[in-house]
Amino acid sequence: MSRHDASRPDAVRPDAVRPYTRAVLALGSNLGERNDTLCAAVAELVDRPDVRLRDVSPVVQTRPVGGPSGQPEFLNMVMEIETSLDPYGLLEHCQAVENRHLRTRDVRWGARTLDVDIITFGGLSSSDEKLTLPHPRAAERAFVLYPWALMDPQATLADEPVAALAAQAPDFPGIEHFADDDSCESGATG
Ligand code: A4P
Ligand code: MG
Repeated sequence: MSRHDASRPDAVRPDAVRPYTRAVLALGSNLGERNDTLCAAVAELVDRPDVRLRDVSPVVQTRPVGGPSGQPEFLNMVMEIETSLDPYGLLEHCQAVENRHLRTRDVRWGARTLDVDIITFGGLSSSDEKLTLPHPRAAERAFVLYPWALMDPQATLADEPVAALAAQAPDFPGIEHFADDDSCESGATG
């Protein structure tokens, strides 16, 4: 689907008058100053007029799921925003913030300074390889689901409670709270 395809649904048409849409983003880091990187990324993601911060989760420490063995533990968190960007514009913005933190992409699921994934964008479903929504692996990953449930205990994903999905996820037992004062709050409006 091209960016200017007239068959695109309203939610992804660049010429539509766009209302603000709520989106959940998942952030992860297992290289460098992980907590500083996550908090800087939260601020950078909302440092433009068309993206507003609604809420952030606590930061949790998680064991790597997949990828090369022996990589460091991750810090993970989620945030809820509202944005008038279209989903592809939001993806580009997330990738620009990753690149600012010197993100490299050598090995699938390899260690990274910063990963920013779009978990949900309103109620949009998309199977486009460039942007699959909801994120195709989120429903089985406690490193996304658990901080999401801490941020929003009522959240659902594909009509399932996120908290229940987190408790069933294979990586749930390895999750630890990172610190007592452990969130990157910076002007959430929600
Ligand atoms: N892409 C498609 N849909 C999306 C979406 N909803 N959000 C495409 C973001 N990107 C999406 O992503 C590869 C491509 O996916 C992008 O070019 C985009 O067009 P990437 O960020 O370059 O690479 P990646 O993140 O390594 O790929 P992938 O397959 O999305 O990885 P996952 O599934 O996100 O897993 N363990 C712990 N404990 N904590 C983690 O944070 N993260 C991963 C990455 C694995 N294990 C982990 C963690
Ligand atoms: Mg990613």
